[in-house]
Amino acid sequence: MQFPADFPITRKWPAQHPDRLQLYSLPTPNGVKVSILLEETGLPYEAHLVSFETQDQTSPEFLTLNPNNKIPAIIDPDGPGGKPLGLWESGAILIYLAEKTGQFLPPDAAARYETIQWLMFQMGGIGPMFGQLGFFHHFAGKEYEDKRPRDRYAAESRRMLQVLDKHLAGRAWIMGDAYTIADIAVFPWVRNLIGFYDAGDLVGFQDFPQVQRVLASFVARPAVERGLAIPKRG
Ligand SMILES: N[C@@H](CCC(=O)N[C@@H](CS)C(=O)NCC(=O)O)C(=O)O
Repeated sequence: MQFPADFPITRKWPAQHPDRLQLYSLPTPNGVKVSILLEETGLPYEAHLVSFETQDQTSPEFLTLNPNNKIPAIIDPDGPGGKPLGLWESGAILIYLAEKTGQFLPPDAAARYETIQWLMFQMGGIGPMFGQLGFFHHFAGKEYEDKRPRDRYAAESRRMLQVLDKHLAGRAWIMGDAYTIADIAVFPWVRNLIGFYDAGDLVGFQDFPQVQRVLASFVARPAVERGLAIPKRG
């Protein structure tokens, strides 16, 4: 495989800097995980906006990179063995970039697996549950008369916040002193839950002082502030 010749997505989103890592995204909670990590690592990259308003994620060009029609996705022209690598699913991208740069994933084997455990807690739990709560509380589902689906996802979101709050007691970050890809995965979703989704009261966010403290530390990081706005919306 050669970049960009063998990647049809570049016909819709041409690479101005084909030597740099290419990011195809939108600043949503899943999208910003990758832009924040890229900003934290200092790796040179080029960001392309995938607009949902024009359904870019279902365009034939986008589907050649991610058949699952979701952001984020990347192409690293300098992937393993010096060959280009296309990748989607934010958790996989975070692990890949952390390993590539040797940052934000502890080298010690046990700590590495524990970081991945919390990353999977976000991927399989926090993301899907907060996302469903967003649908039933903020998006079209809020018009539904039957509030049982909303309440189910609110209860599950609250339960996961309790797990996180208990774990964070006495720790600066999810992995203690080390800021890792687990934080980069979890906290954009917490921020979104109480910000954009406005579900703070519904989940009783005031009951989670540790989560509040770490969220404040997270959003205060300059790389996080930058990453939250990348790619710039059109
Ligand atoms: N598990 C995926 C989820 C990605 C995802 O749900 N992306 C949303 C934005 S946050 C998306 O692209 N939605 C567009 C669509 O479903 O058409 C990941 O973590 O990368």
